[in-house]
Amino acid sequence: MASAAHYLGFDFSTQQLKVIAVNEEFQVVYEDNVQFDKDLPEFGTQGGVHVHNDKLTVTSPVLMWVKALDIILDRMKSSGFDFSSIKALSGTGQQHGSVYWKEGSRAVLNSLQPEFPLHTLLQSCFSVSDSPVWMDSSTTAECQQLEESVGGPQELANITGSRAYERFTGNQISKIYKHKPEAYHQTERISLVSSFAASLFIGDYAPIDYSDGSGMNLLDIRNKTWNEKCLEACAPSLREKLGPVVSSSTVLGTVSVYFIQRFGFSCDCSVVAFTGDNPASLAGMRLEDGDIAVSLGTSDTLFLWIQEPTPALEGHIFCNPVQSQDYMALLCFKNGSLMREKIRDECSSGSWEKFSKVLSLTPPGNNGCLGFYFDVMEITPHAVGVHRFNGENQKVSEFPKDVEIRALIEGQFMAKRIYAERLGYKIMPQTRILATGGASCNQEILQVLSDIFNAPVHTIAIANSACLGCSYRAAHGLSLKSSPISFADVFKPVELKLVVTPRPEAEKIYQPLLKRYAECESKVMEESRNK
Ligand code: XUL
Repeated sequence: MASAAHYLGFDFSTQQLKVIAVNEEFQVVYEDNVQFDKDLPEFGTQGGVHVHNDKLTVTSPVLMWVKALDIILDRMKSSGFDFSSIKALSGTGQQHGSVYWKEGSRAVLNSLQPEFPLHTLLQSCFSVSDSPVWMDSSTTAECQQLEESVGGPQELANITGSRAYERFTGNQISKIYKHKPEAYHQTERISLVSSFAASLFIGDYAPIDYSDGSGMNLLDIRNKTWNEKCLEACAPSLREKLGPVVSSSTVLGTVSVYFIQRFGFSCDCSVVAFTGDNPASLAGMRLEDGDIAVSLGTSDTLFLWIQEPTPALEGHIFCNPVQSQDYMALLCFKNGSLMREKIRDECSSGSWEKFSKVLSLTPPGNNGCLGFYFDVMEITPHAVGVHRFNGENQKVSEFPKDVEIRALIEGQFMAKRIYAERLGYKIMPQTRILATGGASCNQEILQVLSDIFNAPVHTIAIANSACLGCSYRAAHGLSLKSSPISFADVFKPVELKLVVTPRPEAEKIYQPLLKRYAECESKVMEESRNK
C-alpha cells in the first residue's frame, strides 16, 4: 500500500461513521465503521440519536461524532494504513443536522495539539451540545412562520427548492434562537453535519456546500446565495453565523498540521468540501443527467438528476453535488417495504413467490382499480390510511387479493412518477431507472416500475454509495484544480444490469391511469385533512 495514491471518503451518518479508501483505479482498499450505540455506549444513544420526551425532538451529541472520528483514525493507524499516500479526502453527513460552535472555537480549531484526541481538545467548543438532526419534527411553528414571511409555501419552494420542513436547518436554528437565546448568541458559527466534519480536517470553519446547503430552507438554489428574507425570518445575525457557501467540488485547503503530525498525512493532502448523504449517493451511484435512482427500502427514495427544476409543494430540489449548474431532486416515501410486506402477509400468505406470481398474472392497469396504502402518515403526500377506488372512480372498502397486490405496487410507482414529473423530471427515450434496495431483487415488482415509467430498469449493486461517492468526489475535486474535467469524464459509468424493459402497451394504459390516480389522490388528501 505504501507507494500507491489513495482517496478517502467519510460518512457521518445517523447510526455510524464510515470510512472508505480507494486507490487510483477507484477500487476500495480499506473500509471501516464506528457504530455509535455499540462503540460509544457512554453517549447512550439508540440508533445514534436521543429521542426526547416530547417524541418530536431528536438530537445527537456532537462530541460523539468527534470521538467517532478519533476512533476510526486510530484504528486506521493501528492497521498500518499509510496516511501519507492520501492525495485528497472528502466526506458526507446526514442532511439537515446542525452544529453550534461557541465563540472562540475557531482559535481552538486553528491550533489543535497533536498529542491529544480531538474530543478532548474540542470538549468546550459547542454552545449546543445536542445537535438537532433530520429525524426531528418539533419545529411546526417555525415552519409556518418562515412560509408566511416569504409569501407562502410555494414561494419558499421557488426560492429554496422546498417548502418549509420541520427537519430543515433554518427552522431548527429558529427554534434554538427562540428556546436557547443565550446559546444562540454565544454561537460563532453554525455548521451542517457535513461542514462541521470538514472543519475538523482543515482546522478551521469549513464553508457549507451548495448541495447540502439546499436542505436548510435558507439558500437561494438558483443564485447560490443565502436568501435575506429567509435568514431574517429564522434568526438575527444568521448570515455571519453561517459563513460563505461554496460549490460542492471546491478544494477547501489541505489537512491541518494536527493530522500531519498525529497520523502522518501528507501536507499536500487536499480536503474537498463535504456534502449531504443523498447528494453524495448520487455521486457514488454515478448518476447521469436524466437518470432516476429508485431505492426500494424501509422507506422508498427517489433521486433524479435534473437541469430545469420546478420546485413543488412535495419533494426537494437540491443543487447538484457534481455539476453545480444542474440540480437533483429528492423524494421520500415513508410507506415502502413495510407496506409491501404487510400486503404480502395479508394477500399472499407471507410469500414473495406468490406475490410475484400474482403480479405476473394480473393485467397492467388493474382493470382501472387504484389504491393508496399509507399504513403510517405518508410524507409524499401528507396522507394516511388505505383508500381503494374501482374502475368507476367509486370508493370501495375491499379488493380481491390479487387486485389488492397489483393496486399496491402500481399505486406506489404511479405516485413516484407523478411527483418526479411535478419537480420537472421528463422521461426521455434514453431514461434509465437504477433500482437499489431490498425490493430491487424482485423482477415482477421492477416490471411494474418499468411499465409505469415506460423506461428500462437496471439494478445497481453498490454498497455504501454515499461514502464511496465522497472518495470519488475527493478525486474529482482535486483534478478540477488542474483542468475543468466533468465528474462523468473521471468515472466511467457504473456497471448496471438491465433487468426489465417496458411492455409495448404500457404507456397507453398508464397515461390515463396516472391522470386518474392524481385526481383520486386529491380526494384522499381532502379526506385526510378532514379527519
Ligand atoms: C433527506 C433526509 C435523510 C437524511 C438521512 O432529506 O432527511 O435522508 O439525509 O441521512
